[in-house]
Amino acid sequence: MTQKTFHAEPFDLPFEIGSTALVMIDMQRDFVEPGGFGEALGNDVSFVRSAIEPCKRVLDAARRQGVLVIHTREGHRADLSDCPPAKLTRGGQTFIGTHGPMGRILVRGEAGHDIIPELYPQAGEPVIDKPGKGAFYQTDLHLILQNHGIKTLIVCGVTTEVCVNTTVREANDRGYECIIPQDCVGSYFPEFQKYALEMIKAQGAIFGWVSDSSAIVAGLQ
Ligand code: C5J
Repeated sequence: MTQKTFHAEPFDLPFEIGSTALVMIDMQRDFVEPGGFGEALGNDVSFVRSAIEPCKRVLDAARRQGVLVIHTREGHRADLSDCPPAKLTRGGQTFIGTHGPMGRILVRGEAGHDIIPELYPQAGEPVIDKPGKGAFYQTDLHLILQNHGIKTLIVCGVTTEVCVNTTVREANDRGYECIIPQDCVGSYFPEFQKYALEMIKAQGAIFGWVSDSSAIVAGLQ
């Protein structure tokens, strides 16, 4: 396999196409579209919607090069038996499982739980349904990555400081090298976006590398 390089901070990251996967985290209607769970919580979804176009460019480049593409969705069984009480009711307020404009919030099979059309999975791309913030928790993501011989993860999606960060931190503990294109991840809070990315690349890439969509597309050529 030919070694390639992603331009990144704090330093460039060598990788091989065949051992690299793109992990698209929770680009679901509930988080990204107006009228979803994210907006119901009072958030401005324009901050996360800015990641859609850069994500699409990286997704197209990964597909062109035959990179393994994996999508995740945060959500629960219809009976909510996989949703811990501490997640279900926070501060006396319950959102998950209640009826929103796009169906029951964060419930599998509901319209709001689905991935946005712009980044919709193609046939053959694994979709990981996760009950938690991290994509490894109670899922077969690690098994799938190991079976494909994956070492490097390009991690995109929402939200930067929650599900992206939780996934990247655990991926790092599991031995993967993660690179995050900064324009392909989104937060409802600009200051969280900034510091979540700084935390990843601090101390000589303590959790991973930070780059952008142009550098990822160029690196994949
Ligand atoms: C959140 C996520 N923020 N996908 N989920 O609750 O980051």
